[in-house]
Amino acid sequence: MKVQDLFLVAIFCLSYTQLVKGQPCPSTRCGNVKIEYPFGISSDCYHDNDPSFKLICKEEKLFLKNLEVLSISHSSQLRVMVPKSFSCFNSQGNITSWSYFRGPNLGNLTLSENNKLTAIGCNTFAFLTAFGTRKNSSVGCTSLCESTPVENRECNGAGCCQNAVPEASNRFNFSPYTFTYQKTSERTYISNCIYAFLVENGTFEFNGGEDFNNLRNVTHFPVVLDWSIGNQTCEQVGRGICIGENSKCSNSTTKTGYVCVCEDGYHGNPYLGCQDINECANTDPIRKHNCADSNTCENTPGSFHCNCQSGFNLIATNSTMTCLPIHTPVYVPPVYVRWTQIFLGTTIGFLVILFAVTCIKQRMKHRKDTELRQKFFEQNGGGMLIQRLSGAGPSNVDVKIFAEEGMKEATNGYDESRILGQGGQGTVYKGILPDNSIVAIKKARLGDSSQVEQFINEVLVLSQINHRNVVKILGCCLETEVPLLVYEFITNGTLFDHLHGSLFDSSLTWEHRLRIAIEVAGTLSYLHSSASIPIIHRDIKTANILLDEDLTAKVADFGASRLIPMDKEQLTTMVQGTLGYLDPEYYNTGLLNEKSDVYSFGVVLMELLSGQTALCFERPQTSKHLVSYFASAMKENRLHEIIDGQVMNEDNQKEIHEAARVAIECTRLTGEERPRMKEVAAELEALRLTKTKHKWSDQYPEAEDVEHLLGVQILSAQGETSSSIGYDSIKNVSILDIEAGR
Ligand SMILES: *[C@@H]1O[C@H](CO)[C@@H](O)[C@H](O)[C@H]1NC(C)=O
Ligand SMILES: *[C@@H]1O[C@H](CO)[C@@H](O)[C@H](O)[C@H]1NC(C)=O
Ligand SMILES: *[C@@H]1O[C@H](CO)[C@@H](O)[C@H](O)[C@H]1NC(C)=O
Ligand SMILES: *[C@@H]1O[C@H](CO)[C@@H](O)[C@H](O)[C@H]1NC(C)=O
Ligand SMILES: *[C@@H]1O[C@H](CO)[C@@H](O)[C@H](O)[C@H]1NC(C)=O
Ligand SMILES: *[C@@H]1O[C@H](CO)[C@@H](O)[C@H](O)[C@H]1NC(C)=O
Ligand SMILES: *[C@@H]1O[C@H](CO)[C@@H](O)[C@H](O)[C@H]1NC(C)=O
Ligand SMILES: *[C@H]1O[C@@H](CO)[C@H](O)[C@@H](O)[C@@H]1NC(C)=O
Repeated sequence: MKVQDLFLVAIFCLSYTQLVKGQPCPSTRCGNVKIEYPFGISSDCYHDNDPSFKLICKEEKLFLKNLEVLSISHSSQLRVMVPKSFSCFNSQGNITSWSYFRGPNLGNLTLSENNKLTAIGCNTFAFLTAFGTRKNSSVGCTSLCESTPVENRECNGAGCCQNAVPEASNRFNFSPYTFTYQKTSERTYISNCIYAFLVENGTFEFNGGEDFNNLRNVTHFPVVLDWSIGNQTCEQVGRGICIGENSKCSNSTTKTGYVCVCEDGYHGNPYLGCQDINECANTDPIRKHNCADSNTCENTPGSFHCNCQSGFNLIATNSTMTCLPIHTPVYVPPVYVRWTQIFLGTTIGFLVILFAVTCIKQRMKHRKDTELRQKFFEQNGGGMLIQRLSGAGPSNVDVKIFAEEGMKEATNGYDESRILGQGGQGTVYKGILPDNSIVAIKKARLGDSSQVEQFINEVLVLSQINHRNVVKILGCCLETEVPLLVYEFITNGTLFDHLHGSLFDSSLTWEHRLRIAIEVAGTLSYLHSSASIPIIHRDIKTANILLDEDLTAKVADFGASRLIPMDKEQLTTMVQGTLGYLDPEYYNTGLLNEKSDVYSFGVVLMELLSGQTALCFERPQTSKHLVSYFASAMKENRLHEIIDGQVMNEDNQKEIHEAARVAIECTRLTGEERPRMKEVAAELEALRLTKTKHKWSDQYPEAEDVEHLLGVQILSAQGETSSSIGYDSIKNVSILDIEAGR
C-alpha cells in the first residue's frame, strides 16, 4: 500500500469516526425488515450512540421503543404501527372498554406531517396532544352524524373526520370523546364504539357506517416518522460530511438536520456507499431505462445509453428514445436535425473565422502596404519634394502626385509590350491614364539610389520650366520602391533614332535639321539665361532630343540637370554626362557652367550635319570622336566629305558650312572660347533667315536690310529676361516673315 493510500484511509477513518462515532454495521434483518444504518439494534451500530436510532428486534419483529417498525427508508423516513384509541359503550351508555394512546418519547425522531389525525363515530371528536422540543400543541377533529345510517364514504366530518398533525413533535397522545355521553339511545343505534387514531395520509379509506363495527378488528395503523442526523444543515456541517461512495448530503425536507442520499443513478445505503443502478435490468418503473428494449440498453455508472443495432437510429419520440430503421418514413428526425445543425454551425463558424482572419490579414496587408508606400514616399524624397514644390517660389508647372495603383493600371502592370525605351536612367513605359490621355512613364532602375536622386532633381528642374521645346512633366509617383515620373507622350521617337537608328528616314532634310538645331539651341538658351533659375542640362545628346509628329524638338531627360543659383557662375559637381558629348574641360576640372551644354550642343549639331554618331570606332584613330573628325576635316578643307550626302545640295552649301563653323566653335576646348547659347541660337536663326532671304531676294532684292533688322530684333528679343515670351516672339517674327515672304 502506498503512503498516499494510507493517508486517504486515515482521512476516511477520521471523517467516519467523526460522523459515526461507532462502527457502521452492515445491514441486518429482523423478520421482513432490513435494518440499515444509522439505525441499529446493537448499541455500537446505530448512529452516534443516539438512542433515537436504537431499535429492538423481538421475535422476528422490529420495534422502535414499543412501536413496531414496518420499514426504514433512506430518505429520512421510518414507518411504524401505532395502535388506535377507542371507547365502547353498552346500551345504557356506560363505557364497556377503552384504550387511550400515550406515546413514548421518540427523541430526535418526529411525527411526519404526512399523517392524519382521524376520528370515526357519530357526535365524536378526536383530540391529539403533541409535545415538541420547541413547542407543545394540540389538534382535534369533530365528526357529527346528521343522518342515519351513514352512507357517506368520504372522511369529511360525517361519521369520519381527519385533521393535520402538528410538526416537529416527538411525543403524542390521542383519544376519542363523545358529546352524547348521557343520551345513550341516540348514540347506540349508530355504533357501540368510537375511535381515534393516527394514520399515514392516503392509506385509510372510510367505508361508511360499516367501519363502526369493522374497525374493531383493526388494532394498529401505519404512521410515518421523520428522522435526520443532528440539527444542522448540510452547509453547517460541511457538504463533505457524507463520505459513503457516490453519496451526497441533503437537507432534511421536513426538519432540521441533514441526511445522506445516493447520487442520481445510484442506490444503496448512502452511509455505507451507493452502488450503480443497472437501469437496463431494473424493473422499478422510476429507474427503468426507456430504451426500446433491454438489448439496446447499455448501463453506465450513474446512467445508461440506448444503443441501436446497425441500420437503426436512436430517435427521440414522445418522451422515450426509440431505435427506428434508418430509412424510416417517419419525418421529424431530431437527431438528424441536430447533426445538420452541428454541421451547419461548424461550417458557418469555420467560415466566419475564415472570413475574420482574411479580413484581418487584408487589413494588416493594407496597412503594411500603406506603411510601405509611406516609407517609399519618404525614402524617395517625397516630403522634401512637396516642401520644395510648395515652398521654393512659384512653380511654372503643375506637378501632380500620382498614386501607385494608377501607375500600375496605366502601364498594364509594367507590361513589357509597353516599354518605349531603356536608357541609362531607367525604363520608359507608355502609359494610358484613366482619361485616355497617353503619357510616358519613366521608372528608375531598381537599387540605385543615385538614380532616385536624379529623379527628384528632374522633377524639381522641370517644375521650373514651361517651354514648348521641353518635354512637359505631368507628375510623379513616389510611393513605389523607385520613383516614377510621368511626362507628356512624345510620339515620334528621338533624334538619335531618326539619324542613326530604327526611325532612320531619308526625308529628314536640312530644313528639318536646321529647325531642330534652332529649337534645341533656343531651348538651351532659354534654360541658361531666361528661366527663373538658370538651368544647365548637362546631358544634351541626340538620344535626349525627342521629336513629335511635326518633327518639333522636345528636350528631355533633365535627370542630370542642375539649377544654378543666380549669384554663381560655376558649380562644382560630380562629372556627369555621356561620353562623346561630355565637355572635356568640365571632365578635367569638374567645374560646371553653361558652356558644357554649348559643347554638347556642338556635337549634336555635328551629328545633324554629318549624320554620323558622336563616337564611332570605325573611323580612323584620330577621328573616332566626331569633334576631332570635324575639326580635322575643316582644317583640311574637306568638310564636304563628311557632310551627310542627304542634306547637302547646291542651295544650302553656304548655310551648312556656316553651321559647321558654329558647331566647331561650340566644341572649342576651353569654355571661354565657346559662344554663349544665346549667340548660337541667334546665328542659327540667322542662317535660316538667310536661306529665306535667298528665296526672298529673287523677288525683293533690297531685303538685305530686313535681314539685318531682323537679326537685331532677334538679339534684342533674346536679351529680354521675360523668357518664353522673348523666345516665342522670335519664332513668331521669323515665321511671320517667312510666311510674308511667300
Ligand atoms: C410541553 O409539555 C411538557 C409536559 O407538560 C412540559 O414539561 C414542557 O416544558 C412543555 N414544553 C414546552 C415547550 O412548552
Ligand atoms: C394527503 O394525501 C392527499 C392525497 O392522498 C394529498 O392530496 C394531500 O396533500 C396529503 N396531505 C399531506 C399533508 O401530505
Ligand atoms: C373480527 O375478528 C373476529 C375474530 O377475531 C371475527 O370473528 C370477526 O368476523 C371479525 N370481524 C370483521 C368485521 O372482520
Ligand atoms: C438528538 O440529537 C442531538 C444532537 O445531535 C443529540 O445530542 C442527542 O443525543 C440526540 N438524542 C436525543 C434522544 O435527544
Ligand atoms: C442542536 O442540538 C444541540 C443538542 O441537543 C443543542 O445544544 C443545540 O442548541 C441545537 N442547535 C440548534 C440550532 O437547534
Ligand atoms: C440546506 O438548507 C440551507 C438553509 O435552509 C440551504 O441554504 C442549503 O442550500 C440547503 N442545502 C442543500 C444541500 O439542500
Ligand atoms: C406518441 O404518443 C402518442 C400518444 O401519446 C402515440 O399515439 C404515438 O404512437 C406515440 N408515438 C411513438 C412513436 O411512440
Ligand atoms: C351505568 O350503569 C348503571 C347500572 O348498570 C348505573 O346505575 C349508572 O350509574 C351507570 N352510568 C354511568 C354514567 O356510569
